[in-house]
Amino acid sequence: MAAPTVGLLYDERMCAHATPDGEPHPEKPERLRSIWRKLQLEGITDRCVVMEAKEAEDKYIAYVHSQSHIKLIKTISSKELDSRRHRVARKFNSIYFNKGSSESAYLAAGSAIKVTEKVAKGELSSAIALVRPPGHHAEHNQPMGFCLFNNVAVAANYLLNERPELGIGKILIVDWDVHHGNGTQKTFYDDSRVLFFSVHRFDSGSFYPSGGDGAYCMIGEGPGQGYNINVPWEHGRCGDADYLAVWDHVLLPVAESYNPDIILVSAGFDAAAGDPLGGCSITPHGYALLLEKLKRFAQGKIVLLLEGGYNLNSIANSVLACARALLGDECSSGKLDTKPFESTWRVIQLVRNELKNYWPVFSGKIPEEDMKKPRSISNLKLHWSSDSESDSEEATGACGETLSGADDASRRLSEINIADVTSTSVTSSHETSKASVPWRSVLSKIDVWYASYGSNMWLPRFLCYVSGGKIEGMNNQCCGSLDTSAPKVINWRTVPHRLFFGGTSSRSWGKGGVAFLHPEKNEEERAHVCIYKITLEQFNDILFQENTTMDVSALGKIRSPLIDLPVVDLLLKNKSLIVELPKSSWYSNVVCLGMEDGIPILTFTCKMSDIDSYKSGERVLAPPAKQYASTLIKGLVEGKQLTEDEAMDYINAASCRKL
Ligand code: X5A
Ligand code: ZN
Repeated sequence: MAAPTVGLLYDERMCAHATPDGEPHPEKPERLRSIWRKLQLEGITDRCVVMEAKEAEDKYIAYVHSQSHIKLIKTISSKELDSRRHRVARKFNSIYFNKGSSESAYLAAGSAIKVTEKVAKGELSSAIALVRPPGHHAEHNQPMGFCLFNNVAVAANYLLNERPELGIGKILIVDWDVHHGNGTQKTFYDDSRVLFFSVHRFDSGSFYPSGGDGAYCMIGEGPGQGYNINVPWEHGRCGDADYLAVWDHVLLPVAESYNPDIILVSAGFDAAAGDPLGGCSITPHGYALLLEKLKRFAQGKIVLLLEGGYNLNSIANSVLACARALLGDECSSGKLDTKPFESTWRVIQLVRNELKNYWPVFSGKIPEEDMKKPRSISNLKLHWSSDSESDSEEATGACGETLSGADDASRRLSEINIADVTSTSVTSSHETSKASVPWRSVLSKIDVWYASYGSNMWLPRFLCYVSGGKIEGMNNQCCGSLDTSAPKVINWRTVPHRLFFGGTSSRSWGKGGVAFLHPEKNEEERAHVCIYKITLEQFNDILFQENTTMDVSALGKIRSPLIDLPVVDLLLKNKSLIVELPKSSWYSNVVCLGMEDGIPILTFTCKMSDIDSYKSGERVLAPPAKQYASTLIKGLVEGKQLTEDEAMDYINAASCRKL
């Protein structure tokens, strides 16, 4: 077979877009230069058809963007706007402008059109367009996320609307940038001529661009139903094995059925190992494999359009690997040394299940063999970066946080979540919609057992945390959970942990000690626990209520849960995890007491360090307040675990013995 003709578009003019006063920013001109230099050095530029950029015409951009958006980008670089540019940029999310922005944006969109047209015509076998600013976050009426015009969406619309004679009726867009391609998704949400596929970090909706748009249930609407596919990672650290699993079990089967006429890749390289924003770990070899696997579709008509990617070496090496793949260089296909994460299989199953009515290939089962021995989350250096709104994080400090003991993880976890909790209490409450906190819809589908060992053993008291209210003897009202449905099942059991009462007073019960479970197992001990089958969403709301004072509207605005799926995975392996809530919280240690019916039994208690201070006398053990104790007793008696006398003895014993 003849060597493929690969187009390579590079133009120094797209380096004109830069921060106005040279402030550091990850989306910088050097990105393009670093890639270009690498390709020159490796002889790639000599083997490709090198092309220059060309500005897009307004009428083509108008297929995607509003007139006011186009006008904004057109005029933003004019002299008259010199002084106001900064103020305009601030109105948008993660956007900067300078005097070169307009030209760069028009060149990026025009270049996307140019290369795409040549590949569609067959003048080129495939192509790479090194464009910036990137495009996939830009929406109909607003630039965002470092993106001004949505380059890939403009190019796709150009083919469909302006070049019908080229016979391109079906376009597959593969968005492997680490961020969700929200702008592209919206552009084609009801359009079956464009199948939009995006794999991205989601982290329960807290990863940029935060919200629910990147969730797996966003499958398109109207005639576009089934033609929008999101694969949302639960956490960072995903690498070659995870992406290849998604290719094999989601993307490739769909591509096979859809049979696209051309493939446009929103090729961000911020999921590459070493990227300061992404926290994932695709290698150059990994990118080559992902691309290689797409070559059997659309007669190899593939166009790569650069999106994000912020580590200069990583992006240069990744693009190099992609260029070699397109040029037909053999890439050694040895076995990968890691397996996909457990969470990767979970996400793949969710996506396939959601779309099985549209893509019959998803009705088949994934061979057990493939899913054997997944990489466990406990081997993972988790990082809890939420990559929130700030747009100039050169380094988020997200990488390389080691998780040696539970303490490390908890510290990082708390930094994110506490910030979220406190910021919600100051913002005014006008939107408590579920859509703004996507983690709720995900965690509402997961059941856990909540094990209570204190007054929550009495059902009416526990229900205060679910449906709100208070009972006899309590000083304060509980706000209840957002989901007020009653526990699905209630059971009892004993656990090999010591029950004790510590502290001198509590918010709810006044003077007296509060019940704790010693976090460590002790086979000599038996504590009674009442276990409630509730959702993981409810468990989070209860944990929040136990440890902070919040009302329902504050609860509704918590942007990420304390306990999400990867944390549950971690709990199953590490048994306990400290979620350091505000200082005054007693119950910041979440402990997994085992499993029942395949569902984890979770509780929360004090930290091991608190046990030490009880032992040293720095903190005091104290018997529970009368009302509090009688609530516990009622729980045990009504739950038919003990007689009243036995229950009283049980509590007395727990309050007198020293630790
Ligand atoms: C194209 C791209 C990322 C925006 C992150 C904003 N944008 N914090 O990667
Ligand atoms: Zn990105």
